[in-house]
Amino acid sequence: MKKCAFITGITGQDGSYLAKFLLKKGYKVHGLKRRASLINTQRIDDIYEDNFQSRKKFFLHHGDMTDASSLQSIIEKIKPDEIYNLAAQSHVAVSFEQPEYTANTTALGTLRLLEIIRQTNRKIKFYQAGTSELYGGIYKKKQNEKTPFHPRSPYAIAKLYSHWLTKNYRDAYGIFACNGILFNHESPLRGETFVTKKIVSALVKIKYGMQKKLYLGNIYSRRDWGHAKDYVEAMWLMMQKKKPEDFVISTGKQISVKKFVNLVCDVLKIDIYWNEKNKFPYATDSKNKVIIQTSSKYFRPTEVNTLVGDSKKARKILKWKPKYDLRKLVNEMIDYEIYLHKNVKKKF
Ligand code: NAP
Ligand code: F7E
Repeated sequence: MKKCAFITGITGQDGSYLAKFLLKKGYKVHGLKRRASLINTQRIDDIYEDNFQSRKKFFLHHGDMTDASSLQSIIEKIKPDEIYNLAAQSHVAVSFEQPEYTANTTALGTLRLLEIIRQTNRKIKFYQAGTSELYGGIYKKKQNEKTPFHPRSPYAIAKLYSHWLTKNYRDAYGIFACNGILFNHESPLRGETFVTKKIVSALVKIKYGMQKKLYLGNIYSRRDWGHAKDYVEAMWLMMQKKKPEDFVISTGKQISVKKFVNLVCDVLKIDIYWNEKNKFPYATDSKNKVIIQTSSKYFRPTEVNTLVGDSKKARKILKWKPKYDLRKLVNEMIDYEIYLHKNVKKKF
């Protein structure tokens, strides 16, 4: 019989990649969608458009992570074999502005799902979208499953609650519940206010005269950036193991935001010159025009300066490894941005 999966956060970056991945594996896929005043299904609309068949295998349900009754009625109705909990207020900077909402969605939302599993059917497998932000202020060279946590934002603290809750429901009730501790992963479908998408989108527009300047925050923070497509495969692999465990998923390489900008400029053939003597560094183009300006607006009250993951355990036990390197990811993100602005495409 076909397996049935329920994905919360299906309208987000990872949810859309995971939905496509599971449909290809023959799953029936159900997703949670919250009501919005504008359409919020752009990332998954192609599932309907491309594949008539998927209409019988792909279903969306209105609900919200802050509303236990909606979650309960969906789960009771669809009877999933696997739940992937990807829904969250996932923006670190926003979590400082909306700490209570972040806790309600990102922490208590997990509790609501696990309680429904505990009370209705303990055989449902559960995946929790954990994060490298849990490590926060830890400056160990590379972070793995044994590295202690030191969260530095309301977002990371909400995710810490979910991480430990997932472990607790596994130990206390024998539920197949696992945490993926995923380092940053990006794609053409990344949300527009995350730094990689913001940089790629702005620099493509700057190159073709559609935007004048890109404003950034801390250009010295370093991240371990992979591709979302590789990372959703790891989620599924964790759920296919005999016993539930937690895994770090990462590329093992890091670069700074500044170097990421340089890489995008290199691919787009934009010459930039950094001036870092000011309190707020900036960069000019070959005509001495300021095209990148750092601003206090994008600094966080507490920053996570460096993250880089050690994913040896996943590579050994799940036989997982990333297929994308950073340049391939950047190329794909740039191509997509150019495709979005068709007039620009002609100029390439
Ligand atoms: P994303 O693009 O921001 O997607 C978040 C999803 O959660 C969206 O579908 C959003 O719906 C939904 N959502 C938010 N609040 C909700 C609520 N109250 N009720 C129902 N749905 C709600 O995030 P992502 O990058 O795909 O990440 C997926 C998960 O992995 C998140 O939990 C994130 O925290 C975690 N994570 C991400 C990364 C990364 O680098 N991408 C790394 C580690 C962990 P709308 O579309 O309506 O906004
Ligand atoms: O920031 C710096 C910023 O917002 C990366 C989420 O998916 O990954 C993501 O969280 C770095 C930070 O991602 C800007 O200060 C500079 O140091 O793209 P980001 P994030 O905070 O690492 C983790 C693993 C998650 O779990 C989260 O859900 O870039 N930065 N200038 C900037 N960041 C943003 N957003 N905007 C700027 O202008």
